[in-house]
This record gives sequence, C-alpha cells and structure tokens, in this order.
Amino acid sequence: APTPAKVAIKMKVHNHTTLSTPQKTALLQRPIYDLAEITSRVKPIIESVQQSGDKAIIDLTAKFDRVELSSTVLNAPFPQSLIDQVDPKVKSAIDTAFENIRKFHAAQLNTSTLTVETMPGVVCTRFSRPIERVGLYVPGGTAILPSTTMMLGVPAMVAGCSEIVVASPPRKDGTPVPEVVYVANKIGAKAIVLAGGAQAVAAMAYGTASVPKVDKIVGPGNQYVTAAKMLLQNDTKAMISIDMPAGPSELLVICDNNANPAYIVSDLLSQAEHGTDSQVILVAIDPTPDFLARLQQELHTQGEALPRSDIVRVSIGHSYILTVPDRKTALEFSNQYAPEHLILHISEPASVLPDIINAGSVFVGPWSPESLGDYASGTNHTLPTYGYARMYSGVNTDTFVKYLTSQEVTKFGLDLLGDAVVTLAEVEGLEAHRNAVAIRLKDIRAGRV
Ligand code: HSO
Ligand code: ZN
Repeated sequence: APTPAKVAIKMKVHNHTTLSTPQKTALLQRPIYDLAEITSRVKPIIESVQQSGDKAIIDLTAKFDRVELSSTVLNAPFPQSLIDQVDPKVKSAIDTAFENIRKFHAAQLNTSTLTVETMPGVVCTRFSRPIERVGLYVPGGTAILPSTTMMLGVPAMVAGCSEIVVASPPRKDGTPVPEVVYVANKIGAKAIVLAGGAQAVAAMAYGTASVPKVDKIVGPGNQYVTAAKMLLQNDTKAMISIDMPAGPSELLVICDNNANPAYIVSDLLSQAEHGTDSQVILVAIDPTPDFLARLQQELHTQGEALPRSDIVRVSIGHSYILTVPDRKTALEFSNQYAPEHLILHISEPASVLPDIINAGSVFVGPWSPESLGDYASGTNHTLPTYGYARMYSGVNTDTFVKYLTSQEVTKFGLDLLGDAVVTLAEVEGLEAHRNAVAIRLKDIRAGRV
C-alpha cells in the first residue's frame, strides 16, 4: 500500500499584537504532567532499591531495559578494552570539547577566602569546600550522551569532588557505552553504575553493596528520573541534594528580517530533534511575508531530510512562531518565557544582553549555534528548563561546592559588639544566649582578662 502523504512540517504563527492576555499567557505555558501518577510509579521503585539494593537494580533493569546485568557497577580502573572501542576521531573531538569545558569551568572556581572585618576585631570569612561524593546521571534514551558526561563530570572534577560516580543505562550486552567510559576515565570517576531511570538515582542516593552512596545527584533525565531526584531530596534517610528540577529541552530564537532563515531553521530543528516533547519558539521581529514564507519552506525541507524527522514533526507540531512589532516586545516575551536556550539572530545581538534577565544560556549572533554550546564551546548544557531559568543557574562549579563561613572575634571586638547581642537575646527571651556573651563582658569590663 502507498504510504499516506505526510503533512508539511510547519509552525503555527501567532501575532502578538492581536493576542488577548489569556492567549499570551497560554503561549508561555509548559506541558503539564500528572505528578501524582509519576510519583505513584516511582515510589515503589525507590522502595525496592532501598530494600533490596543490587538485586532490585538487576530486576528493574531486566524489566524496563531488557538487559541482564551480571553486576550493577563497573569500578575504576575501567577496562582499556572498552576505552579502545572509541574511534580515535571521536576521542580527539571529545578531547577538544573537554579542554574548552575545563578551561571555562576552571575559571569559574572560587577558591579564595573572602575576609571581612565587619567591626574592629570582628572578622568574618567565607571559603568553599567541594561536595565530597557526587552522582552524575547521564541519560540514555534515544541518543548516547558522552557530552552530558563531560558537562557534569568536568565541573565536578574541577571543583575537586573526591568521589565521582556516573550512572548511565548500559548497552544491550550490559556493558557501558564506550564514549561514556572514555569521559568517566578522564574525569577520574570512581565507578559507573550500569543502570538508568529512577532505580539508578535511588541506588546512588542510598548506596547498595556495590553502588557507592553519594551526597548530591545531578544531571538531566526524563520525568521518572526527575521525580526520583525530587522525592529523594526530601528523604532524610537518603540525605541528598540535587541540581535542579528538569523538564523537556527548550529553545527560543529571536530574529529580525536580516537573519538567514536557513540558519534559524537549522537551530530550531537541532533542538526539536531531541524528543517529541521538545519546545521550540521563534520570536520574529516585524517579519515580512516573504521572510516568513522562506522560513516555513526551509523548515519543511530541512526537517523532512532529517533521520529524526518523525520526532521533529511532532515537536514542531506543538511549537510556534510569534510575530512581535519590535525588539522590546521580543525581549519581554523571552524574559517571561525564561527559555533554557536563547539564540539571538538579530543585528548587533550583543547589545541586547543587558536586557536579558531570564535564560539558561544565550547564543549570540549567527555564528553561535546552540550545537556549539551543547558540545564544545565551553559553556554547560545542563540548564534550567520549564521556566526555572527565572531562579536557577545551569550546572557550574558552584553546583559541586558549598560555602562555609567562620568568624574570629577579639576581646576588643566582643566588647564592642557584645551589648547588641545581649539586647537581641533578651528580646528573643533566650537567656543562655545572653549569658554566653554577658559572662565574658563581665570579665572584660572588670579587667579580669
Ligand atoms: N540540547 C541538549 C543537550 C545536548 N544536545 C546533548 C546534544 N547532546 C539539552 O540542553
Ligand atoms: Zn542539544
């Protein structure tokens, strides 16, 4: 039978000027998930890993991934035979990306101690320490992701985390993806957990006989992985923190009529190919009808030619073009949407950076496609989605450190500050607090010390 003719790959067009406020609000919305349903599926997985450890991981991996594991973990040193399976050209590309990511993240690391004398004799300091044990979740799914191993692993390595554990779904034969092993080796990972999903997250949160327990779990994942991270961060037995909540990947492009429609479309499609739930938005500043027609034409031609055209057809199907009258409206909309990635296909693109408030990472000008940041320019690709760019940063070296503070006060400083503390302790009715200062003030003021 002849295959049915497929509909064109085309984006809906909305005109900002004629939209009602509720319609504008609707365009800012992300897909809504049934959290209760996801939680009800994830909870039993977490419980079984907590109770049965490695056996649960083996059973769940057989059930969900159809992979028979003989062991749940591959410990360092990782077998050279696996590393040798990586093509030399791929190794060299990984090395180039790795070095850029390392350079950019090493420059972020803040190792100096901040010292402030807030009053004479009252010295406060702040200094950072690496989080000792971290778990990096590297998703499997429809693509292998050595890049995500770098984006999580390099900042952890640079920050000085002493135990780095990588978790990633294995190949069908139960062995890890060689490119992931190659990167895990470069970052000095201690172990690779041969599992994905909520079960891998739970294993790192609680630890099992084979899987080392970690203090923080980072990395992107599907709704089940995200739900597991969120549930486990509230579980005092697991005692972990996480990087950020995660949703489907997103891109917002702002363009004007001088931009190249073929470049714009190639960027939109690069994000649309990630998954059917990817969100791509094009905000076009006062586009001519001809410009819009060329965009739609490019979209169809480039989209049809992709190996992942079936995915793209769906994700483009729920994406849209928003036409706006001017730059100001474009930037306002973008700040309200708070995209994970923002590409600026406009003249003098860098000049609008001061007006960008909410975005995970910005790609400035026609020669900065998102793909560069996804892989190799040096910035991180683990970024806040779902509107969380309003209050979260992408993964960076601060993800892997925490800050401690200290104070050292001299006798003179205590004499100066003590009365204020005595007064505040009295206001709060905390007599022991008051005494801890008063007992010393008495000695100082009587000249006994
Ligand atoms: N754009 C993805 C990252 C990625 N792209 C990995 C290719 N590989 C989410 O930011
Ligand atoms: Zn990507």
